[in-house]
Amino acid sequence: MVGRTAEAGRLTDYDAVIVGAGFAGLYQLLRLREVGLRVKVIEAGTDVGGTWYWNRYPGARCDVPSMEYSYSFDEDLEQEWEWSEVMSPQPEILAYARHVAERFDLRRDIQFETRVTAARFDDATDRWTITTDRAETLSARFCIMATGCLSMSNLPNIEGRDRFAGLALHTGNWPKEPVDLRGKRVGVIGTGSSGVQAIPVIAAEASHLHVFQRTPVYTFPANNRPLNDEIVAAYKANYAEVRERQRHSVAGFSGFNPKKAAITPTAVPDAAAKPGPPESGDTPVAKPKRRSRGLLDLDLDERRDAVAAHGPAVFQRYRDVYTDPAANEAACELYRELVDDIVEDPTVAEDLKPKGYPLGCKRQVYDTDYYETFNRPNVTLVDLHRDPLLQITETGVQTESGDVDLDVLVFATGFDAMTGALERIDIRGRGGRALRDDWSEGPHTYLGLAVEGYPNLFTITGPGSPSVLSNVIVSIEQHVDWITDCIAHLDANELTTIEATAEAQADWDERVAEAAKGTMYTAPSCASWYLGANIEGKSRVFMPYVGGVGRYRKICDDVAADGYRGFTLA
Ligand code: NA7
Repeated sequence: MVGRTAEAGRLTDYDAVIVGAGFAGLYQLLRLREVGLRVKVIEAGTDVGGTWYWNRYPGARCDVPSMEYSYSFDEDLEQEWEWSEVMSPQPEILAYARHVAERFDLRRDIQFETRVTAARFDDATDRWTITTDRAETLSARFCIMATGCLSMSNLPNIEGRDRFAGLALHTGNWPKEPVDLRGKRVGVIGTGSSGVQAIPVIAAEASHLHVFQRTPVYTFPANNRPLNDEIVAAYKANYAEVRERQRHSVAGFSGFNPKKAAITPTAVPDAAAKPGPPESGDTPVAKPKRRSRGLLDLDLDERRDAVAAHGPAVFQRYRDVYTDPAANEAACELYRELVDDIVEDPTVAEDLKPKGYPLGCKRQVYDTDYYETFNRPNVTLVDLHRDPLLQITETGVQTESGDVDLDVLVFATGFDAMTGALERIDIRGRGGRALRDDWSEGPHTYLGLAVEGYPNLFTITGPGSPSVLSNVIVSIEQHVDWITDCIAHLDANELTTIEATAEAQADWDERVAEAAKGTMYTAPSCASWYLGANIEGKSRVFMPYVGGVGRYRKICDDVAADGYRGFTLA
């Protein structure tokens, strides 16, 4: 039954162990406590917050509007919490996570500064043994991975990487103490979301910044600004409806237009629609209208007018841009014109223009003054295609054209996404089989929630679920609620284990692959972390489920309503 452990009394025995105290782990702890489980959370950091604990780099902020990137489970919390900006900076999101931990008294069940190294299922006892880097072992009936999708930093194997005698930092593992970059010569390797957010802020502080760019990025203006009282009031008055819309939307966004203080009819979620990229930065004030026209239906002047009036985010309004390669290339062409409009030096502008891969292949990046930064006299762009990086030296970075001396070298080189944090743990299922082996050619899951051969193991926002393609807090809450209901169901029916069947898992794998077909995510020229393409030796498999948050929720709910179809309950 819920709350009882096989060997109650031993302090290391729990009903559930949760790995990670980010947004997923915190909410899972709260829910499992509510249904009477004895729970322990193991967290590597010294505090809660997950992504928002580790990613403290200058300029780090959410690219989803905060009024929607927040928990929905508690009405008082959402009414009382105050966000200061449309898209909040990292310290504020971390403060929110800490507030949640205090408010719901969560810390007493979290063990900090401890990393889970292994988790092994015992066929004889139907329990998990979880080992930590403090040489402790914990026993639990359920092992819940709240390890995050972007939590395993990728430090590329560049020749001489560890030789640098200055300060070397990774954006995803930034020190807690402030790093003073004033007067320093700084180099940034990488121009994804993290690099694009950090570069303008570092440039304003450093004496000189060198940006080492391998692939130019498509980035849309974030249009971030302070939140005004009317917008906040409109959201708070309509939160119940906003949250319900988010849950049944394509990407976890409500389509709420606070200026009209009503739910806009144009943004009625359409779970059947093939989604484009996650909608982000331009919300909530100007939400793209339903995509009925194609970009190719417009003549060139009309296209230019649309971009001039609304910026590049306007591409999200056209139904063909994310599905038709010709329309996509037309959009990219207009995008490159915008770079010319902002960047003064024509060579630098040319180097910054993304080419050869489609818009919508990678996760959309949102920026504040990214291109403008390259007009500063203290910023140098190093195009690694023209001037390849040879090695990192004791004093800086050596490219074909010469040495760049640096005091600080920042790796904005991303993450081993979606599977990295899970595979870092030695997870062993039935008969000692290893998850690392089972996933050697890409992850296999049922619904992104469970893995065949690994009973009572749950993966919150795991590969095969919408996770990174959505406003992730919406997806976290959905998974946590589903897992909690599932555990309560097992206990109510005096069942010990739940395990995905091999058939259900194979079908789901196929469905995940099928959903991504024909999108820019899987275009032949696309190499993204969604595909594992950023990690040397990682299998190229498109990992998240593209079918949309609303549709996915319905599938999960139907599975549960159907007696947990596709699972074996014992
Ligand atoms: P990303 O989006 O994976 O970006 C990493 C960047 O680092 C990207 O520009 C890479 O170039 C570059 N990179 C990686 N390895 C190298 C080497 N060896 N040499 C030069 N450049 C390299 O990570 P982010 O942290 O920016 O963002 C990840 C997610 O976090 C983001 O999508 C949001 O969801 C939040 P490449 O494109 O591989 O040529």
